[in-house]
Amino acid sequence: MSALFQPFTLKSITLRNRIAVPPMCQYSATDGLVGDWHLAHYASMARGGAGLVIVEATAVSPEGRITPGCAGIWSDDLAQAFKPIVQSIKAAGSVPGIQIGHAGRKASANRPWEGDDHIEENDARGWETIAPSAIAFGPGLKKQPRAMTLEDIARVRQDFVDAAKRARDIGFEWLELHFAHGYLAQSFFSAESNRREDIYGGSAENRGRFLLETLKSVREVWPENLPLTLRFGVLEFDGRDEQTLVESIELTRQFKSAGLDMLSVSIGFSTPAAKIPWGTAFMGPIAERVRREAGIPVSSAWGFGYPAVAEQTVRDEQLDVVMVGKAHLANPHWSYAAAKELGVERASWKLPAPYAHWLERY
Ligand code: FNR
Ligand code: 531
Repeated sequence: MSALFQPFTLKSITLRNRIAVPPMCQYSATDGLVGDWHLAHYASMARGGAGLVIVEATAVSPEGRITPGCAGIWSDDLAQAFKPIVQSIKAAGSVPGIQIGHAGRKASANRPWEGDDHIEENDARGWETIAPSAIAFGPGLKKQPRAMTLEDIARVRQDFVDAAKRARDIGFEWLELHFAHGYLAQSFFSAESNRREDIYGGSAENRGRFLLETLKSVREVWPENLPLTLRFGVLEFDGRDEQTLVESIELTRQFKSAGLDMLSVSIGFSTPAAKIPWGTAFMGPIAERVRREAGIPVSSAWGFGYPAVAEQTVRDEQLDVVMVGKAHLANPHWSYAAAKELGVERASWKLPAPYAHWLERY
């Protein structure tokens, strides 16, 4: 029996298999508004058989976007635009998730294929960026952010809560807070980017405060029976990984006590000096350690997009859910193809009838 094609139940939600499409920015929204591109994009991967489809990083405020093309959910109108996407994912038998976030000092940037760097200061498309401290990321993202006041911190936390309520009200069944990849929340936790001298800076507990407070506030409005998850950079590959992992696992235990249902184990991307050991499934052992030491279900990504690798990763109980990103851009039906490759003939799902009728016969 395939481990990858076993269902997975978290709270009242059951995924038909262990395959998730992780959030992947499409940079195709206008003033935060998603449209036809997003509908076709997400529906295709849900039809392809993924158990969970998580909609890309969606900004909790206009200045929380990474680029002008990023999706937003800072208003009811923007939220309504996701409804067809939610419906199409559900109609295909997959579970609709959404990631909400704030880009912090990495905001106000060009789309990757338009430079991937900060928008020039005199360019009207850009905007002021905010962060725990007035420290720029570095090469490629040199714009210096404004250090956040306590009022800014309270406002952004409320923006996360309001975004979670909108996501709930339009039918998303899985919420992931974006606390990774050098964006605002991650930048509070990293001592590289957070030099504050108030209760939000200094000790690991203080640097984790914004993340824990935001999680607790979102937990109060996100339905108890629906998975509340977050993506977190548990290490930086900056030469101090053991220290960072110990702090990250401790914070993850506190997340769990605060009601977190699952952790998506990722990378901090807080410093341009990181030496990422790119390769197949390289995050597997790190995710397994977090799963074991924090006692929480985990997913992870980064090079798992090969059926045999994904199968082994779940069989070895390194991950509960495997995130397959770029491979889904290459083939939205990746899950169906994986079932075929793994010989999972009696998969607990089929492609929708208009496809399956012919594919299963001829
Ligand atoms: C990403 N990634 C990403 N991660 C995240 O947490 N939120 C996001 O919105 C995005 N956006 C995004 C866009 C694009 C085009 C890519 C390629 C990646 C990271 C992604 O979710 C995943 O972690 C990585 O792609 C690694 O997984 P794969 O691609 O090796 O399976
Ligand atoms: C990080 C990434 C780095 C290297 C290869 C693939 C992905 N992602 C982070 C994304 C934006 C695009 C780059 C987000 O978390 C929004």
